[in-house]
Amino acid sequence: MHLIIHHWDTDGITSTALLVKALKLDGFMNMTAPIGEFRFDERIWKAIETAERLYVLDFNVPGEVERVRIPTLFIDHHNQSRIKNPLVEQINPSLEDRYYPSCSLVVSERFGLFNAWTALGIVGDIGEKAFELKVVNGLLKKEGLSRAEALRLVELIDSNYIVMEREAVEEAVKVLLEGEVRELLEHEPWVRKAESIREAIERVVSSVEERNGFAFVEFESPFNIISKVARKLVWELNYRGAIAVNRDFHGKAQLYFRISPREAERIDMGEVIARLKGLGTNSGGKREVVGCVCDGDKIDDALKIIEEYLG
Ligand SMILES: [Mn+2]
Repeated sequence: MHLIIHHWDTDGITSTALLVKALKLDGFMNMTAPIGEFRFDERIWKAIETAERLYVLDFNVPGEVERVRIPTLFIDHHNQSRIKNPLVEQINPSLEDRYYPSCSLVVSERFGLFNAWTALGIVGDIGEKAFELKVVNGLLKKEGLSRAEALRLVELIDSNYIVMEREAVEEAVKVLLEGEVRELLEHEPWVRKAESIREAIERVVSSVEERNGFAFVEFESPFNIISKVARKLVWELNYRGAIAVNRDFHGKAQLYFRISPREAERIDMGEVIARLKGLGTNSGGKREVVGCVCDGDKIDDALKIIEEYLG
C-alpha cells in the first residue's frame, strides 16, 4: 500500500490529489496529522508499519521522517533542515534557497502535471498575492475559474480543518479526485461548514471592545478561527492591533495577538513570545503575530504580559 501523509490545508490536499493523479496510484491511503500538531501520531505510525512506500507532502516534519524505515518521497516548500535518513528522498527547493509559494507547485513541476489544483494550492497558502503569479492566472483561465471562485474554493476546502474534522480533511482528497473542480463550489458539506465558520467569525468580531486603539475579544469556540478573527480586526477594521482569546478550544485556551506593521516597529514580538514561553505556554509567531496555546489557568497571566505592550 502507498501511504500519503499531508498537511490539513488546501495546499496539502491539492498536493495529494496531484501526486495521486500524476503517479496513477490506486490502492493508496492518505492521512493527515491531528489538526494543529506537527507530528506523526500513533495512528500514522501504525499505518506506516503496513505501507510499502510513504509520501509526505507539504508537512514540515523532517524530524519525524528520520525515523521512518520504508522508502519515502518527501516533498515540501517550507524552510527545513536536510533529511539524513537514506531511505528518504527530500524534494524541497528551499534547500537551494529557492522560494516556492506552495507544495502543489513543487509537485506539479516534479511530475509535469499542472491543473486547477496547482493554482488552488498557491491561493491557499498565499491568498490574493497568488494572483500576481503568471502560473496561477494561466491555470485559472484554462480551467475557466475566476479569482473569486478560486478564493471560494480555498475557503470551502479549508473549512474541513477549521472545524477540526480530521477525517473530512482526509476525505477531501477523494472529493477532489472524483469530481470536476467547478462542482466543488456546490459541495454541500463544505458549503455548510464554511457558512458556520463565517457566522462564528462574525459573532466574535461583533463583540469587540476597544482599548487604546487595540481590539479585544473573548469567546469560546471549537472552531480554529482565532487567527482569522485577529486578521479581520487588524486588516479590515484597522485596529492598531488585536488580542483574541478563545477560552475553550477543545479544553485548552488559545490566545492570539496581531499588530499592524506600524506597531511592529515599536513592539518587539520576539520578546513577547519569549515571555509567554516563560509562563510555560506553547507559543510561537513572527514579527506581527503571536499565537499561544495553554491551560485555561495560565491565560490571565499571558494577557497581563500583552497588556504591558499596548502603550
Ligand atoms: Mn504549503
